[in-house]
Amino acid sequence: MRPRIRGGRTTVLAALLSLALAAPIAAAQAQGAPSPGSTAGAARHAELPHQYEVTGPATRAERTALLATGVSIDEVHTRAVVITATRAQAAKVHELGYTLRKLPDPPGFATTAPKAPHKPRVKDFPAGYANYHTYDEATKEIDALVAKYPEILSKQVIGTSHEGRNILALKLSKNVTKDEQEPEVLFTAHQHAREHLTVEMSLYLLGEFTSKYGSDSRVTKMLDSREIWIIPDLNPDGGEYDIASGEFQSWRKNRQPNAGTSEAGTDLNRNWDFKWGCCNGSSDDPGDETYRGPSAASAPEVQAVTKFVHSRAVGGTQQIKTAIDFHTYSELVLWPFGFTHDATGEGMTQDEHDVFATLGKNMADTNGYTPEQSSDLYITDGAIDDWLWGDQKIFAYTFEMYPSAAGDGGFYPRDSVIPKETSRNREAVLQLLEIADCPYRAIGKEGQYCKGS
Ligand code: 0X9
Ligand code: CA
Ligand code: ZN
Repeated sequence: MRPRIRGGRTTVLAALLSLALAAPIAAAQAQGAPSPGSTAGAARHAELPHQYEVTGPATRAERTALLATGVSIDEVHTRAVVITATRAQAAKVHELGYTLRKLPDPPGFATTAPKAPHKPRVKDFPAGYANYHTYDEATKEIDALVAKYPEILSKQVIGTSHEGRNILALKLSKNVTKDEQEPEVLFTAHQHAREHLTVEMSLYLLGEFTSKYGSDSRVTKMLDSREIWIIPDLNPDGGEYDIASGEFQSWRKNRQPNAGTSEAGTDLNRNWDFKWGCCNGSSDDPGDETYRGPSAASAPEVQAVTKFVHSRAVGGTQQIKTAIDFHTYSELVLWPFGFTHDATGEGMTQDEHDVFATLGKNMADTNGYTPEQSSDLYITDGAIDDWLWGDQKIFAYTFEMYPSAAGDGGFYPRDSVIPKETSRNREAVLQLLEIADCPYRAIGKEGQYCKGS
């Protein structure tokens, strides 16, 4: 299934673009942009990536092949995609025979990379984004909640980012200080720096589960019978870097340096230790948006969460049963595997696939997102949901939140959408919590798979 495609719009665009839009890319190069493959350090380093609509790619194979230019794919349409690319990467995409149109930058978007990245700077969101939480603001809000609700909310530091920021895991449950025999559910967010709305999603869940405990019967029942883990910010360094100049940088990766190059960062969602780098679903070039890192789980942020998830296996049984990793954008509910187009096969039985698809569609019915296997978009290897399922047998989803398209703000929607677009996932989250004791109930096979539960 394709995400709701505005076929008409794409078709009209295709016609317009082929007439008018091949030129700007060539012109940009003539004006001194690095040529494809050039690593002319300073120029490329100082350059920020931008979004482009690319007309032409129409199959998942064409989209996966497009990723070899080093770009990220941010939206998928019937015969077009939206990418984030440097000018050099855009030129490579153009060389593949596709037509590009540069999209307008969001209001708070920077025109150049920060000149002195280590100087103290604004460290806050631009105007129109003030209700987004910086790392410090989120930490303060979390600490205040822990102080107010010590019976049901606890905080632990599960590791530190490359730059030394704490990676937090919040536990929500009745008798929160005890490790009870209860199904556990994991919510993670903000692997990708520019996807700030996902931190707000975590904060929304923390606020909702604490403030509604004892008054909302479904929330109360879930805290009484589950252990809910929220890792609100997997990539604090990248998130802070993205906003530190007071203007958005369109940054995706973490901020770990890479040997032998000035290009920083690993794409955390290509760094997980399951089929890492297996299948052309990530890049080995540190300058690329989807750089997978030098080895599996090389990023300290991925190591912290890996260790934490492993620690939830008690007596050899993983306690975490279901999970959602929040991203933006495109309004999708995605399930594994991403490394292969096969729906079933090694590591995925028909029943397991049916659970994923049924639950995924049920959740998508509640929030209006489009449900599909993640590889229907393009191949990804080393993504967290593949690892959570492939390595830990956790029914793990990726949600791509609001908006559905770049025109509604892309990675940078205004803060006025936060309440609506976070609460939009309340019902899906509750459903995933409620079924965590036996996900196979979704396909009517509770008796077969969950005896004694
Ligand atoms: O490419 C990604 O990591 C995700 N898209 S994003 O725009 N947030 O970067 C999609 C991942 C899809 N693949 C899996 N979930 N495995
Ligand atoms: Ca408990
Ligand atoms: Zn993402």
